[in-house]
Amino acid sequence: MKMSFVTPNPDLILLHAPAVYDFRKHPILYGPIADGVPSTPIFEMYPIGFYSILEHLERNGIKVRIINLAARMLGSDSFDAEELIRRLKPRAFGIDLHWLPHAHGSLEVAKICKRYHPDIPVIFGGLSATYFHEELIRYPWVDFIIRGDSTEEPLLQLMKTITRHSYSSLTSIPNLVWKDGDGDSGEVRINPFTHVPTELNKFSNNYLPTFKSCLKYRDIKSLIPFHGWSAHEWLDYPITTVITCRGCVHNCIFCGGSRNALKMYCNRAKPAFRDPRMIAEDIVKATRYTKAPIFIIGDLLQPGEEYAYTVLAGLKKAKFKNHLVFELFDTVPNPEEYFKLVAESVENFNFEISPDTHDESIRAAEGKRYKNSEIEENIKWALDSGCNKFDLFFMIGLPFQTCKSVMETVDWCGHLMEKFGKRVVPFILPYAPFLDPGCIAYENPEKFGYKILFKTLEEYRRAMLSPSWRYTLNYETEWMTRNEIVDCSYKAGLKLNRLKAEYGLIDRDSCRATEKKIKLAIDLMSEIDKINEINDAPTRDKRLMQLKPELDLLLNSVINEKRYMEWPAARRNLRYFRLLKAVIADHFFTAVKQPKLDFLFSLRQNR
Ligand code: B12
Repeated sequence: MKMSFVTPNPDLILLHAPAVYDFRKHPILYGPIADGVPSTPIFEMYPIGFYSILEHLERNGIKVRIINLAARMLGSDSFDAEELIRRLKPRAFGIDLHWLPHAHGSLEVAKICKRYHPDIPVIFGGLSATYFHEELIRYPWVDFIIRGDSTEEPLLQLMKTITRHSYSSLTSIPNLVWKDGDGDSGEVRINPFTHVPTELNKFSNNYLPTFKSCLKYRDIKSLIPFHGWSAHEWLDYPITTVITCRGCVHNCIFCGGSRNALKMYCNRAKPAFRDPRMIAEDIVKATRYTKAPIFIIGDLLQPGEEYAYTVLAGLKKAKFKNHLVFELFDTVPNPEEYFKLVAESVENFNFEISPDTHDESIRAAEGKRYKNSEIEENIKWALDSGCNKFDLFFMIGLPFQTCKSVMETVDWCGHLMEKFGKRVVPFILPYAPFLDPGCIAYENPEKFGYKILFKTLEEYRRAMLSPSWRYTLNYETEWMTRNEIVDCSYKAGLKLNRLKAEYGLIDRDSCRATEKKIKLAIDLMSEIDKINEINDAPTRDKRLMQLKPELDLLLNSVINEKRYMEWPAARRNLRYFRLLKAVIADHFFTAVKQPKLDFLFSLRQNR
């Protein structure tokens, strides 16, 4: 027997918008801007921080629901985001403007929230919202912004203020940006930026509260973090992340999350690390609920060898088969010892590093000082120790980098594949669509040979609607124009694709399919350029719209098929029973009513 129950009204609904709203209607060639991440160029992945926000607020009595509008829109042409928003009745909406490519989508979603619910506050947060807070708060559909890379506590305070209608306390909420007075005419108030936690032990890597929330609102589809095409696809490969830190010790000039960048616009004087013993516990806990790979975000060696060794010692005690993915931000000083220790501590492991270029002087100019010989040494020791897959990421759009240099980088990728075999997987991608605001090169463009083409949030919002990524790119360098960056990306993609087939990393069919896609992208690009010259707007729009079906063929990837980014794992990875058991146990602790259990089991049967 199934009992019906009313879905509770959450206090806060966190909405993740697609990069462009509504991408299903706009004819845009996004290009390979998302070829290096699991999501599409709609950037349907919501910030991982949604999980810690949810956990912290729920723990303190504020009910939170996450709705990934972007993934839902990707999943179904008939999904009506506007209608869903119209039906929602939270105390507040939270929208992330974390990644700048969401400049268009997040503001459109805010506008829709206000259209149907003029009295429900709209709260923004995320790195881009922080960087552009002064401009963002002036949009009529934005009521609040919480600045910073750690907003859990100020957001809790704001939600308490909203639920209690005690608006006089707004002035005391740290990091808050708000409007004092009615609507758009209110005076902008910027509270001191004082909440920057220096330790992360309070914020766990615990996904149970989020699962609990999705069961409570009977909505697993809205929680899908990426891949979006169908809920089932993600449930088969529910890769989990474990975050080790906020901030970074390194200073790569192009990174908006670097030490100097976060110091400048997030007031973070130094990175905060989670206790290494807790990291090991977080990982072991995750292995109870999923057999999928676990991606450890942040190089364990960042705070020093002792930190890394403590995590590994903690992992060694537990036995699990999940693949762990370790990042390297630098080459390892004692590779033999480190990789051996990793191998002794976990059964299945993978590594990834971003050397960006084969040219050591370019690498040094962007802030990375390690040598090619050291990279090769690291690869050798990792593979000798049993590493399953070693990914290397290379980038186009660096200081001093010409297209000739990019093609030499591709040659070096060939050399690595030839020398080390199929377990070494190189990727080459343009730095796109935007050089991160706040990064060293963005703030000092002349010094590093960059020219920044857009500066205001409004310019970025519009840039996202450009018909092709050639016009969306926000920079060019002294060594490559936007056109050259675009053309070189396709050229490098074609060459690396062939080399991967030659060395047996991909089969001939995949190679042909990718080559076809790249060539289609090149053709569409030049067609768009011609159409763009038409002065009559309606004719131009009509011609672009005719290309939409072909443009959509390139939405999933262009120069690099996503499945080659996946880490080895068996399908059907979620340990449903254990997950449900844990959620149920948790429910009993928090006095939950019986009908929910029916729903939990019906969810399992529906699989
Ligand atoms: C891990 C990581 C990823 C992972 C996971 C992303 C994820 N789902 O969060 C992967 C590899 C998938 C990724 C992808 C991308 N990333 Co990334 N990523 C990072 C990295 C290294 C760490 C992020 C992290 O650990 N966060 C910690 C968690 C706990 O916090 P959080 O998610 O930021 O959320 C907190 C706050 O931001 C804020 N917040 C966020 N949203 C909201 C919403 C509201 C309402 C409120 C109040 C607060 C709030 O509160 C949260 C809790 O405190 C940062 C660099 C850095 N040092 O920060 C880059 C970084 C964030 N990424 C960046 C970029 C550009 C991207 C991509 C666009 C790259 C690309 N072209 O493919 C994609 C976007 C993918 C998508 N959305 O689909 C830039 C962002 C620059 C910018 N201003 O746009 C950064 C800064 C640096 C970089 N270049 O990599 N990324």
